[in-house]
Amino acid sequence: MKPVQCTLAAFALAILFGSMNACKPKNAGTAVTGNAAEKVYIPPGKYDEFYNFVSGGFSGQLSVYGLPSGRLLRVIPVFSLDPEKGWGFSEETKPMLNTSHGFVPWDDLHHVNMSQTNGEIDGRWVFVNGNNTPRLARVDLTTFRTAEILELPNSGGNHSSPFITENTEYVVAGTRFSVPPDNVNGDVPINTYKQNFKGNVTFVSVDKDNGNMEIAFQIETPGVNFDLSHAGKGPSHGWFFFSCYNTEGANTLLEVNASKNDKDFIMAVNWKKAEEYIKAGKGKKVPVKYVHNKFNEETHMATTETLREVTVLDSRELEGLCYFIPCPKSPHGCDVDPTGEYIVGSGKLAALIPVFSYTKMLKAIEDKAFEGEYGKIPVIKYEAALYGEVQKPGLGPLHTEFDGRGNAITSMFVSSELVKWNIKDLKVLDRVPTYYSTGHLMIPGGDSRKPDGKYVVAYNKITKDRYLPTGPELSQSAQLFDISGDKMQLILDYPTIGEPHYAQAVRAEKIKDNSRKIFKIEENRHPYVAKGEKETKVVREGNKVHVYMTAIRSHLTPDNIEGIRMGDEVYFHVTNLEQDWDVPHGFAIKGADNGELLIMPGETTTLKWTPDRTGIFPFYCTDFCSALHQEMTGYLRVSPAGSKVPLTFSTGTNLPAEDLPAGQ
Ligand code: K7E
Ligand code: CUA
Repeated sequence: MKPVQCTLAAFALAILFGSMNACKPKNAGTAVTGNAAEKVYIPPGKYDEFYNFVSGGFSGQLSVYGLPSGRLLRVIPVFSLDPEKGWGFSEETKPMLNTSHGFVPWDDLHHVNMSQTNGEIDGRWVFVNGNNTPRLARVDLTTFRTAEILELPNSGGNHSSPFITENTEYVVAGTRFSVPPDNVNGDVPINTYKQNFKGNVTFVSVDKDNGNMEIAFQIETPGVNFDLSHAGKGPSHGWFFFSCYNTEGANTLLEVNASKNDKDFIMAVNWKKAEEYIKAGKGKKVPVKYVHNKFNEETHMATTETLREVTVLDSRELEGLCYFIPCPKSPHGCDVDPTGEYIVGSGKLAALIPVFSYTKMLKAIEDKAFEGEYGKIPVIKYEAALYGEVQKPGLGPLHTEFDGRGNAITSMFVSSELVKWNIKDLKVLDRVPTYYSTGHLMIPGGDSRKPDGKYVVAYNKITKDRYLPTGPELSQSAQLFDISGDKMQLILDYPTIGEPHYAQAVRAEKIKDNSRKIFKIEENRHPYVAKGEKETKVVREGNKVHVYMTAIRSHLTPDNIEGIRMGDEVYFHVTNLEQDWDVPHGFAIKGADNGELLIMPGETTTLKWTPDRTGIFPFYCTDFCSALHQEMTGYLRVSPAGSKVPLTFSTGTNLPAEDLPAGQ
């Protein structure tokens, strides 16, 4: 078996010349053989076996695919504007994108972690991270909508996130960039990195019943870059493991200066100990400013709360809280096997994969088998925590998932392949080329206590020559492999929305029956709801005009509105009166400088519109909802400022000509 076309020499050259681009496996065109089509074919009308939640990277979105078909089911806007759903355009959703920096309608969404119960994915929520303006979001899997976004103080880039503990006690967020903490003067020379820049990991607690997030505590650490993380499970439940790089403390040309040390670290955090320290009052209350945005499914509205304090534990002062385990060389993925005993560090520049033993780590701590300290945190001797090394796994190991049968599969970015190896004897069992430059990979439940080891999906950064050209940029891609046998078999290849980093999948049964169909109109507590056409009205409050509008197949009420003047701000509060599954109505008006609304059955949603000229402005439903959808329209008249045209509204009636105000 020799699919790897890269040599170590080529790899070294690639690094020397500053490009970590992949080497290409050969025979890309003939990679699929035999009965692949049969294995992914889901007949029309039949459901997929798995929901697959895939990060959208710099699209700020989360996409939902069915597996094994690779069919795209939904795109969920999180840290993004989405005109398809009016997300970030409606007045109700705008607060979701607030931060302490103001309205920030974009972020870089890398990782997906689903809520767990007893170490198994439970299908309730998906958590995702925002990498740029540090945020965490929770997506509710009954509505498939973003329910909550929490900003993270004392952080600069929330990359090693949102990994969770086995009963969703905590979601973590480790800062990618160490920066001066928020409460000190950050106006310092950049080259004082080593003195002034601090690392931080945040533990966010999750309410068992409603999923609400809250910052429980933060741990301040030496100034390294946190990359990825995973919680311990089973016996190691109570610990969290974070990979870190830039232990060099470099602040410029990191590609060289943060790649000098032979080993960086995995930081082991004893979070049960952290809880004890918090209880004992060892946390410091630190003034900060961050926001918390929540969407309420009864008022159909998001609110933003500004918070001003966090509790910080100092890793350097509090004994037994954090330990460093040396890990070669600029580790990226930090993955814990289903038993909770083995911790796999994937060094981007390492030619082997170290596997650490939780038991040995505990023993090393007990025996004080330390090789020294880093920023006052004990560094455990490499050999003392090491279970063993996977030799010659491939080039550029990034991430590892587990099949639940005692094997691990690691993605190799540089040699473009997936490599399967046995956790016990650390022998490579199989390798299969990917097209090309795989970043993350995903086995359903593959980071939980109970993987569903039927498939693995490789998420590829580069698709050169795989798809029809689409200009300078090609879509990234996912590739599905059957891993039920000894050999991994490529069975499907499909493009993704944005750059896929991490993804997770869960059996469809865990989600599909809880999927929400409508919002009950009688439970709608939106302040501008109209629960029937009789409640529709147009109300002027100074220069603000509130239109209480309803939508039902196939008309909007009111559909004739006059008396709007230049200088007015008009708020269309549209309530969808339908109580039927899959009958949204849309709303758009000419010249609106934001987007449309898409209103779910029973929901009220608001579009703000400021007329920029006088005249007649048509508005209409944007979602083809019935045979007479095209008739679901109306007109709004805008008159000059100070006009005497009275405010009137109607549907289905005209004012008699003799009643028209003078001059009409
Ligand atoms: Cu999870 Cu893509 Cu942010 Cu690895 S990172 S590839
Ligand atoms: Cu309502 Cu189209």
